[in-house]
Amino acid sequence: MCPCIILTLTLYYLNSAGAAEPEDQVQIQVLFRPEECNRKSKKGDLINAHYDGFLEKDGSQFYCSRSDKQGHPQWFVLGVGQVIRGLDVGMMDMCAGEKRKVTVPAALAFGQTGKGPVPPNATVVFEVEVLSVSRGPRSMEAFGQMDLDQDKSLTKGEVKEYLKLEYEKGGKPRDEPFYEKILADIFWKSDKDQDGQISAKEYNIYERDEL
Ligand SMILES: [Ca+2]
Ligand SMILES: [Ca+2]
Repeated sequence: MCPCIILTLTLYYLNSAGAAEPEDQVQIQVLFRPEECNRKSKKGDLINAHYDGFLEKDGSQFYCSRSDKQGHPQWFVLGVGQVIRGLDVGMMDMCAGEKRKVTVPAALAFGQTGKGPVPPNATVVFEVEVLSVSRGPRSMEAFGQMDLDQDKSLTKGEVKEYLKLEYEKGGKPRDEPFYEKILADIFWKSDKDQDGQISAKEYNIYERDEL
């Protein structure tokens, strides 16, 4: 057994033996919560948010989503590793309009090496503001809508119909080559056994138990 496997097993053992999970070390302070809340964020949801990052030790700012990337709020899918683990954890159950301060230990942020302006082993603080919470691209709700013949499997035709409707709803109908390109991409990524269909199992990459 190579040393890295032993290390992994040891860490796993320590965790399962009741050592504090790093996830428990994410501190959440709610700064503002709107009275009306139709949907609380959950794993797999598509989130639109601003988040500004600060170093805990001196309060210096290392990231500002309001000025980076032309100040557009960021889109990401929650709970699947598109943002640092600490934000995946700390941004659960948020309403649109809610603001939080989320303090994240290094292990769930930029780790022992740090990144860019974030030094090694740094605890970081994010001020987050969620602008919208919506059904993610991989929700089982969407799967059900796409699966026109309800056989728990998606053909290219079914996915294409859905994409067309979505783009038309958004007021941006696209041409055929556009859809062909997206479809090729989706099937290349999702159709693991290459049988030309995306099964519920292949689709449900976030392993949510809604089926
Ligand atoms: Ca089908
Ligand atoms: Ca397949």
